[in-house]
Amino acid sequence: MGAGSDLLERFRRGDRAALARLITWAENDDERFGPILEALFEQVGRAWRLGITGPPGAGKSSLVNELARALRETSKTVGVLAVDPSSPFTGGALLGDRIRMEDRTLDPGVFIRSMASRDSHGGLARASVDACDVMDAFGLERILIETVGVGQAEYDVMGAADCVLVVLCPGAGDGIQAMKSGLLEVADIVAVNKCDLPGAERLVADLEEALHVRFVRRRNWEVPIVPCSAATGEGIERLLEAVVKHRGWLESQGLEAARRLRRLEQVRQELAARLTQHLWSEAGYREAALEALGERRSPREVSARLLSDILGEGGIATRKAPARGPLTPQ
Ligand SMILES: Nc1nc2c(ncn2[C@@H]2O[C@H](COP(=O)(O)OP(=O)(O)OP(=O)(O)O)[C@@H](O)[C@H]2O)c(=O)[nH]1
Ligand SMILES: [Mg+2]
Repeated sequence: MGAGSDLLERFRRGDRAALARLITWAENDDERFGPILEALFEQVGRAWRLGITGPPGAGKSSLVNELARALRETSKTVGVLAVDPSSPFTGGALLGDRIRMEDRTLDPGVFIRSMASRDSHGGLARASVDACDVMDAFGLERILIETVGVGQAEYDVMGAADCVLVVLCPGAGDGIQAMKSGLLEVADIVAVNKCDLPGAERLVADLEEALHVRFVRRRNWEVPIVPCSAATGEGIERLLEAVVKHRGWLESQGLEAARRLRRLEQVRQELAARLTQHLWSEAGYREAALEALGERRSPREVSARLLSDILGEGGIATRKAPARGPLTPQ
C-alpha cells in the first residue's frame, strides 16, 4: 500500500488534498480506504457532529453557512459535508450550495465537501459516516452534515450525527406535515428558518402544539424550537446555544454509550449489506432465487427456502462462529 501510506503521511501533516482524496476513496468504496481508516481510527471521536436536514429550500445550506461563520468566530475548525442522494453527479443543486458557501471556502479553518452516490442508498450512508470519520481524524472540531430530509437514505445519513437539527420554514408546509413525514421524530432541535418572512410565528405555534401532542418529551430531552433567519442572522446564536445545550445533555446521558449504539447500528447495516452482496453475487443465491421463482413460488417461500439453506447443515449457523467470537483469531 505504497500510495496509501504516502497519502496517510500527507493526511497526518494536515494536507487538505489528502483529506479530499480519502473522502473520494470512501465515496467510491475503494479497497484502499479500509486500511487507512483503520490506521486513523484512534484519532476519531473528538469532533462534534451536527446533522442538518429538512425539506428542499428550507435554508439548510444558508444556515450551515451561518453556523460555520459563528463557529469560526469561536476559533473552531469546521468540516461541512453536503450529502445529496438524488444527484448522482455534481449537478445544479450542489453547485448552488458551493456558490452560497463561497465566503467560507477561502478560510483554511473550513473544509467543504459535497457528496453524492451512484451506489445504493445504504452505500451513501456508509460513505457519509466514513467521510465524517476522516474529517474528525483530520482534526476538524465541528462537522456539519447537510442532507435533504425526504427519505430513508437521508435519515440513515443523519445516523452519523450527535445532534440532528431539522430546518423548516414558513410556506414549506406546516408542523403537522413535518410530523407526518417523520421529520420531527429525528429532530433534537427544530429551527424555524426565514423568521423574517410572514408565517413564521404561526409555524412555531403549530410546531409547539405538534411536538407537545406527540412527542412531549423524548427521553428527558425537550426538543427546542428556535426561530431564526439565515438572511438576517437573527437567532443564529440561540441556535448554537441550543446545540451546546444538547451536547451537555448528551454528555450527561453518556456520550460514549450513545455513540457506541450508533456504531452498533452501522455494523449491523454494513454486515447486512455485505452479506447480501456476497450471497447474491458470489454464492449464487440470485440464480437460485430466480429459478425458484420460475416454479411459481411466492417470494416469501423462496426467501424461506434460501434462508434455511444458508442457515442449515453446513451453513452459517452450524459454524458456531458467534460462540467463539467472530473477532478471535482462529
Ligand atoms: N427570506 C429568507 N430567505 C432565506 C433564508 N434562508 C435562506 N433563504 C433563501 O431560501 C432559498 C433556499 O436556501 P438554501 O440555503 O439553498 O436552502 P436548502 O435547504 O439548502 O435547499 P436545498 O439544499 O436545495 O434543499 C435561497 O434562495 C435562500 O437565499 C432566510 O432566513 N430568509
Ligand atoms: Mg442546500
